[in-house]
Amino acid sequence: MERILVIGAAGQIGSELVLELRKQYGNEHVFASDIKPASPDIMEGGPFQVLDVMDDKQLIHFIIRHRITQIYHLAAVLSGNAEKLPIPAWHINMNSLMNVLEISRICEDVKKVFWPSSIAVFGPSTPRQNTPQLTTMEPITVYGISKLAGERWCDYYYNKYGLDVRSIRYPGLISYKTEAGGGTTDYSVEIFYEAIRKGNYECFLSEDTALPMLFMPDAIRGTIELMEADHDKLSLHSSYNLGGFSITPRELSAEIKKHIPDFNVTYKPDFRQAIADSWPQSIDDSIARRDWGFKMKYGMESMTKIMLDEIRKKLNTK
Ligand code: VAH
Repeated sequence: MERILVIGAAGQIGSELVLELRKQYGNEHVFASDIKPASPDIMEGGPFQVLDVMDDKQLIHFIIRHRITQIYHLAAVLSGNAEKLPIPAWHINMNSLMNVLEISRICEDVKKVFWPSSIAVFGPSTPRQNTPQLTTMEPITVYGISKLAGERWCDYYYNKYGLDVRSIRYPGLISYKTEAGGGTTDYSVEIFYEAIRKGNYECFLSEDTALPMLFMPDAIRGTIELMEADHDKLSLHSSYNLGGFSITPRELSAEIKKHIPDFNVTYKPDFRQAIADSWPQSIDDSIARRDWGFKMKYGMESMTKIMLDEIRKKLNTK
């Protein structure tokens, strides 16, 4: 019987992953946690616990008491916010991971750990088109440095202690359940809310900034598929490239305009432009497809239609 702990259940990934895991494993077997309350459907749909992943004593007590068998550690400070508070962001991103890895090593019931990396581990010296799984990695952001260091620690705990850690280098994730949270790819979420709320959007990246993106349903399905994959088929315990589709703000706004003809976008690049310019424009995820059969189902067109429909429902607008 699996007993799964999701740390960061109020975040962009966690708020959707908890619901999908509960569908598959049963509400009572998926413990949602965060440092603040999560959405009502998560709080009311199964066990929720306010937990500070930086407090290792509180964390190990919870994991032992509930005999947790899998941990998804999703809590992190994203790229944009991390640049505003570099040292606190480094401490949160790294110490939280070290707490989870060390506790998982000690607690024998914990069989698997998932931790999200990011395409932010790549930097300006990395080939930007179809970025390979193994290549030059010189990230220039606190977030990217913490994710690269985290990948190395995951691989260390696998090789030294046999801890079954699994990880994905997510591209930008597009979702409607939660609004943007301090990332560089967040324009791809904000633009939908603003198109519906105001009919116009000021984009903080330039119009031709190509970035790899993935619709959240594909990311959630791929994550669970990785955690359920046959261990012997996995060649990596650092982190898997995952690509999705590569789009620019210009292309995304043109797609939205097909549904909202009067929608208007202006471009006013801010500090996040330099972050985006250091990241890949497209990703080679052939190893993920080979090792655990990842298959993307949603492209820009189908994602756009669903995003607009769901956000209109959420905001009760036409
Ligand atoms: C960010 N959404 O923008 C995250 C992501 C690839 C970017 O890791 O910081």
